[in-house]
Amino acid sequence: MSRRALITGITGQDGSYLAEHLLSLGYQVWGLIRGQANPRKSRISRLVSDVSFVNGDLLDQGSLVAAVDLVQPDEVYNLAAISFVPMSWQQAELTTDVNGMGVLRTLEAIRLVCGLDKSRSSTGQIRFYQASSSEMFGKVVESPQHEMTNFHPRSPYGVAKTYGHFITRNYRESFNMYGVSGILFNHESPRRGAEFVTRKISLAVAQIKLGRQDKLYLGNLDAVRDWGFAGDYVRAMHLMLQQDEPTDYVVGTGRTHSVYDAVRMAFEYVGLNWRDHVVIDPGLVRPAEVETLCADPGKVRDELGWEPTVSFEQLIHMMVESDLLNVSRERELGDLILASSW
Ligand code: NDP
Ligand code: GDR
Repeated sequence: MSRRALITGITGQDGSYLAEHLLSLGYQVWGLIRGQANPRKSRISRLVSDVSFVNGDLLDQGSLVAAVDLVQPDEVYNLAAISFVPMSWQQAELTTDVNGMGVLRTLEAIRLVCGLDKSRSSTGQIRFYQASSSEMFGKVVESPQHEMTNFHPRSPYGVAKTYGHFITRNYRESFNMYGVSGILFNHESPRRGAEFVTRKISLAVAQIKLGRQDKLYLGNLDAVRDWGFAGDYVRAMHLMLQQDEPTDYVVGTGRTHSVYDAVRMAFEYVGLNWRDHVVIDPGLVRPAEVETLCADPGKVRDELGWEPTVSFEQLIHMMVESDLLNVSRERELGDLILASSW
């Protein structure tokens, strides 16, 4: 019998890569989707014949219980979230509800379904992955950051993710649940939402190169991140649920670049000078910035054998290439340009 996985957030960047990865491993994949006309189903259009869908929302406990009961998964990957950090200041309560309480509701759904099903001897039989974030480190006290580094989140997003992280650990300790958190550093791809800085840059560079736009407005160019390729990071998520003992892992490359580096590489790739096009907009600087993040991926490398396969430069080039194609074919552009005005 093939294993069954339920993915929340399947319409997102990571959800689509994870679904493809699990399908390639022979899993039966189910995706939780919300709403009746999901605008982002296009991202997973290539998967619709292979993935089953179930309706549900992280804000609705009953829908999560029903989804877990219907799917009877071996593994649940909770990727659903309001994931754009600036949005979390504008909609702090909603972000807290989805990204914090939503984790609790998903854990409760697993606990309830396991409790109801007498054939399951313990809650440990449904394995749970929580999408924790390097944003929990926030204002960092040590660098690089590892599994024992203290958290100091700097946004409502980071605070809510920190709750999700600790409640997952608490359910592991309280109910003997197999629940783990992957503390993932920034990971990008051609499927990245257009609000996020790498995609905002790759899309603008493509637009500028093809004569559809002239300026790119950005905030803090000095921000430093540990950026990797999303396709690599979903492999780590799956590996974390295959271990004998549940434990949390930091996932990143251990290498850092600034937003400025990303800008320079992207413009150089198409033979343009970024200085002719980039404008600093103070309105895009965050109320409390996370200046620099860098992962110590020692544990995930040593225990899971995980390594990133795509360098930062390859990642930026891959994204620019993809957006050159998108722009030249005018694919998805309405939504993307709207999102990239953030
Ligand atoms: P995306 O923003 O691309 O995807 C978010 C997903 O969450 C979408 O499928 C969205 O569905 C879904 N969602 C939002 N609100 C709800 C809700 N109330 N109920 C059910 N589903 C909902 O995020 P990524 O794929 O980039 O990230 C995946 C997860 O990993 C997120 O939790 C993010 O916070 C976390 N993370 C991401 C990192 C990164 O660098 N990408 C790094 C560290 C953590 P819909 O299409 O309906 O809007
Ligand atoms: P981040 O990603 O907030 O780290 O969260 P984002 O790409 O939005 O920002 C990275 C850094 O770039 C700076 N920046 C800008 N960012 C955006 N979006 N737009 C701009 O114009 C701009 N100019 C400069 C930001 O200030 C920031 O320092 C991502 C998300 O995927 C989260 O869900 C995830 O948890 C973390 O990564 C790890």
